[in-house]
Amino acid sequence: MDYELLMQRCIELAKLGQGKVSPNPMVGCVVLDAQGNIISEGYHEQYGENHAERNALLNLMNSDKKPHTLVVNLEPCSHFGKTPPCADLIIEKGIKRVVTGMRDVNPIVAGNGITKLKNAGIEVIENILEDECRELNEVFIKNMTEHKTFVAIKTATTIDGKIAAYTGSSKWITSDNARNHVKQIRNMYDAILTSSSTVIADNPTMEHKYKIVLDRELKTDFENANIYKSGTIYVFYDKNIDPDKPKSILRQIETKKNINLFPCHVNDNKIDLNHVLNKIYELGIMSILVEAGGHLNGSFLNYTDKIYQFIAPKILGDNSGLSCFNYRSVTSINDSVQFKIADVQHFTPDILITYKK
Ligand code: AOF
Ligand code: ZN
Repeated sequence: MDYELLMQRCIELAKLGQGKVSPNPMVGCVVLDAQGNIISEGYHEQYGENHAERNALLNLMNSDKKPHTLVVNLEPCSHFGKTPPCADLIIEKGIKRVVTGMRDVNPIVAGNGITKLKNAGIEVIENILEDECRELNEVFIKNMTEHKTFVAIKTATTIDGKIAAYTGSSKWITSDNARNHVKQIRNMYDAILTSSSTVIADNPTMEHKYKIVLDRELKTDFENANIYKSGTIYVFYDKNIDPDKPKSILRQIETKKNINLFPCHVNDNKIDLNHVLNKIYELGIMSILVEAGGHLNGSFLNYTDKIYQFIAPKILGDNSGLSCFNYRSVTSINDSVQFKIADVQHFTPDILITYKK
């Protein structure tokens, strides 16, 4: 049986839950009969609701088809969470073989699901397409193992790595085709994060359910800026600014219950990103997409797990324009920050390169 092909299908199914299951992992499941025919499929559709295996097995409730093999991209759970353990249901349904993509990194499960299945006499085949399965749930893995929010940066640049001309002119570097794909990338993250400079310079809307704005001096236009017109917004500001400022803004935005202000530590005139990241993790935001200028991108570099760089085949020229990463000046190439290329895609006439730590 082609377990890799079946696992690929599980990954595809799992992705249907993208943007809806956080902080849970994305999970898809395929069930086969003894002859190897697919008789059911399911996925984890919504946080708090049925796990993938339960959905796939419940589909068979009023059918006389007999499940034999269950393929799933994550070890079936062994605990009572929002739902009873999937391992118990798999045993109860008389499944003979379970094929998995990776062990669950959640310490409550961590191998206990596999043990439960084996103790019930079920054959278990592990780690099919393990790399792909780990990649699918990279956010969940970081959250569970490091208790930290996953950080990605999106930038759109010229060939020479510029995000705008020196005048600030930046609309548009990349094509509609590329910019439409950004919406899909946003959907993969719990929140978007940007800076007051970007809000003031570009007045973006950044359509998303949760948005974070770093506004040290609270100088963005809380009444009129597009970013504040939809979604739930968390604004971080310097806790040492004149306390009348946040008070007057709170009065001004009283009717906009969707804006929340958080005082924050500042080092060297910059918002302490460690403080911000800890706070947003506490708020239950498990992944963010940073969409800002070179300064904030540079400051985030040490916290970044992934970079999406759209590149348009245009050149602004040396000394002209703003760099996508204002980080620091190094004297040796050996001191550069190193990433790996994870993927290259065409959004004609532009390309998207995805880099990983
Ligand atoms: C699976 N299949 O589809 C998912 C799993 O509180 P709960 O009930 O939503 O459980 C969440 C935990 O269950 C999560 O942290 C992870 O360990 C596992 N998720 N497991 O076998 C699924 N979503
Ligand atoms: Zn489960």
